[in-house]
Order: sequence, then C-alpha cells, then structure tokens
Amino acid sequence: MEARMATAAVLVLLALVHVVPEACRAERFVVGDAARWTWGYNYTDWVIRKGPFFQDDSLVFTYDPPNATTHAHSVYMMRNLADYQSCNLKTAKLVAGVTEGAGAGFEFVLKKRKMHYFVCGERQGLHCTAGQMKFIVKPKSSVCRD
Ligand SMILES: *[C@@H]1O[C@H](CO)[C@@H](O)[C@H](O)[C@H]1NC(C)=O
Ligand SMILES: *[C@@H]1O[C@H](CO)[C@@H](O)[C@H](O)[C@H]1NC(C)=O
Ligand SMILES: [Cu+2]
Repeated sequence: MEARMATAAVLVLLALVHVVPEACRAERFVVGDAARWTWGYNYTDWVIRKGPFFQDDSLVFTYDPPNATTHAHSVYMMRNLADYQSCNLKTAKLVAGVTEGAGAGFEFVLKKRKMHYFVCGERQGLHCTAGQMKFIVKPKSSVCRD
C-alpha cells in the first residue's frame, strides 16, 4: 500500500516537472494572425483577445514589401501615449522598415516591462489615424502563465 502511494506521488511529481517548463515558455505571436500587419484590421481588439503578454514573448510583424500593386507598411514605436493617440511620428523610432516584414516577418522581443506603442508609419501617419494600424502592449513580469 505504501509503495503504491509512493509510486503515485512520483507520478504526480513527474507530471508537474513536465508541465511547468511548458507553461513558462515565452510565446511568439503573429500580429493580426491570418490578417497579418495590414490596413483596416483592429489591432486593439487583437491585443485584448490575445493578451496578456509576458516579458520575453515576441511579436512577429509580417507584411509584403511594396510593389506596383501593394501598399507599403512599416513598424514604428511611439515615445508616449500622446504621440500614439495623435499618430505623431516626429520623434517615433523606426522598428522595421517597409521590406523587413517579408518572408517569416520581423520579430520584436518584448524584453522590457514598459508600454510599447506600435504603429505603422506609412502615408505620413494615415495608416495609424485611419487604418487602425496601431496597438499598445505592456508585458507582464512573469514568464509563467496561469
Ligand atoms: C476596435 O476594438 C476595440 C476593442 O474591442 C473597440 O473598442 C474599438 O471600438 C474598435 N474600433 C473600431 C474602429 O471598430
Ligand atoms: C505585389 O506583391 C503581392 C504580394 O506579395 C503579389 O501578390 C503581387 O503579385 C505583386 N505584384 C507585382 C506586380 O509584382
Ligand atoms: Cu501600414
């Protein structure tokens, strides 16, 4: 009887050892999923559905390089909420240029536990103001999900 209980305890322990590292692993998210990084998709809603995000998770931006028929996209990070809200790109930092979203896309690792204000910088901010190409992410500290 005691031996059986010990075996059961070992099995439970093994199950825990197996499960914990899986649950703690950082995740990779393709921004917009099948829609990718494009005009007119609601990324604010996407963040609500996908979140919360954790430190060391990564966001992958995928978009085709511009040609005669497709519009260019890019990724910029705004300095603060005011610039984000007004889509003011004057002091924004370029994260990924128009050709960097090709193929497997551009991967941004959420290393810092700060507000990240992502926007598309194309057409002098029009993709941000009218195309909904903007979202805010603030990663949580724990790598372990519940
Ligand atoms: C986008 O989604 C957010 C969150 O669900 C919502 O508050 C907002 O109204 C949506 N924007 C548009 C233009 O539908
Ligand atoms: C432009 O790029 C799109 C998406 O990659 C592609 O489907 C299309 O064939 C390209 N058009 C031209 C004219 O190269
Ligand atoms: Cu764009």
